[in-house]
Amino acid sequence: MARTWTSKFKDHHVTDKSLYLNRRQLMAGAAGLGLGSIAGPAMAAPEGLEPNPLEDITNYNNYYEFGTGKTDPARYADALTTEPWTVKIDGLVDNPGDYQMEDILAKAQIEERIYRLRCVEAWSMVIPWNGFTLGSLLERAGVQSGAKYVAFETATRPEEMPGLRYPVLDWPYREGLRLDEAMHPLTILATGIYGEDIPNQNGAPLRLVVPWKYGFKYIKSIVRITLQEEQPFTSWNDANAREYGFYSNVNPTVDHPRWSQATERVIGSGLFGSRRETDMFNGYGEEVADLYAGMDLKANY
Ligand SMILES: Nc1nc2c(c(=O)[nH]1)N[C@H]1C(S)=C(S)[C@@H](COP(=O)(O)O)O[C@H]1N2
Ligand SMILES: [Mo]
Repeated sequence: MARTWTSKFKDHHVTDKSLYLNRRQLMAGAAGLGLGSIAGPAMAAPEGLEPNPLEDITNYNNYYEFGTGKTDPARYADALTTEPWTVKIDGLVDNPGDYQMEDILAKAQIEERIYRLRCVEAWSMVIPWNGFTLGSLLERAGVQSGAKYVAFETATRPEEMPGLRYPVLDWPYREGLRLDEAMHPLTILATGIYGEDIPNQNGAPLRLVVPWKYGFKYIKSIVRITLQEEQPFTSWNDANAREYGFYSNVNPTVDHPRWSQATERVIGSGLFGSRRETDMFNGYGEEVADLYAGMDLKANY
């Protein structure tokens, strides 16, 4: 089965380690539908993206609920209980309620998306995600006409998350998108990496991926999604509004107050790393620039 899927999409930058979906992803995403219903991977990804090894992706993380060090999540996130998992969808939706993770997966069309992740700290890596469009879940929930934004919340489990003891951020970690950003086909909820269940340090069992925005928008281990009329509270904007805006679109021409955003350190490229020039909208401008037509991107950072 896996081979059928692989050969079918051979031309779409599918890498060796992602030749198959693991059992849970497969049962959940493809059971009863046939593998042909798994949509094509790497949609709209810039050509030639070479994914980082799983080792980089799972040992250099930001997940402050487990500590602020880059290796803290790998060390401590195993303690997070991800089964069972419930996502509350509420606010301006026709079908509010507690959505069970198995049910979300059972109805999801799992795809592979190989995207570059650009952190606001000026480093990047390339990650082969498995996931489904956020838009498809929001359609299930039935977005009402008054909704203009989507708010997200991470789990808060003091007994499992040692980092919650420190008031680095106003927990729970919260993020948000404009509704059109949320419905954009590049925006996904990731449930896997390299065809396996997403590791806890990367935001199991469900985390947001918005490839044209800085990594802090990619909220992990989501327990609540709220459709609302007002722009949502977002944790990093609350912690330091001058440094972290609501939009957070990757933009090499708008520097962080404390460092340049013109270039980025490529993770995993040797002891001292190599740098690359940062692309406007992280390379996804062709797909997303029109979302911001006429907007001052320096004022709306
Ligand atoms: N809940 C939560 N989500 C989070 C963070 C966090 O600290 N807590 N860090 C963000 C930041 S700053 C980045 S760069 C990405 C990193 O994702 P990765 O560890 O999977 O590479 O996750 C984002 N999502
Ligand atoms: Mo980040």
